[in-house]
Amino acid sequence: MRRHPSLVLTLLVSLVFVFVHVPEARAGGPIASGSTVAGNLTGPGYSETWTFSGTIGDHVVFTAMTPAGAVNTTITLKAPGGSIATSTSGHRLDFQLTGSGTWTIVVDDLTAGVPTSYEATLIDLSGTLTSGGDPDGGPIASNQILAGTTNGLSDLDAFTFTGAIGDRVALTLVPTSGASYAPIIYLYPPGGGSYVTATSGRLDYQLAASGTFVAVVQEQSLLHTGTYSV
Ligand SMILES: [Ca+2]
Repeated sequence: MRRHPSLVLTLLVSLVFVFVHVPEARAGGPIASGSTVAGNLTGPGYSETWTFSGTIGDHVVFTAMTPAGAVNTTITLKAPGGSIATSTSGHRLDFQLTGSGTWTIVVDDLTAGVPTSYEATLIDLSGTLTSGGDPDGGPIASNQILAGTTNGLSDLDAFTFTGAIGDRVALTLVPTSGASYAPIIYLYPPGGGSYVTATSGRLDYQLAASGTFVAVVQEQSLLHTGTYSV
């Protein structure tokens, strides 16, 4: 029996769909906003470099996590031209860009000697918030309930809404599956200043500005995966 051409096409589409859901393994290189990459720290340098194009004033969040948090990493952000803008020995870097051009992120093994894989996610809060590998995020309307997934180590999902100064918003975040899974919201104002957050699963906040707000959902430790409603 001959296969129907549309069945073949469906199978091909399914294969592509499955493929893009695996974080792309690369030894550094470009990282797109809204996407997660899989990296490897190996000798002799135990260091990988990622690049992205950013505009002055953009607020970026970058996370990197090794399996089970076995190895402590440092994350260093370099401005176009190469000067160090900020760095952290934690797993989450949060920065408002001070220039336009190609920015560089270096992920290092702090102990410089333990080979490890890791996953890393970049979000430019005024840029692309989702990717083919992780469609969670985008606009959320008042009173709307959306389901999302913390797909892997380091995952960041960003939801946007427009508000006016003085509006009172309540954002709730409920884990719906996942062992030891504890999601948290970081709410960023228009223009990307300092965030507000709540660990209780409910963020009650009176808007101090008008415009587009971005609510970033992540797992508190970046170690656990699960599903949530927001
Ligand atoms: Ca996700």
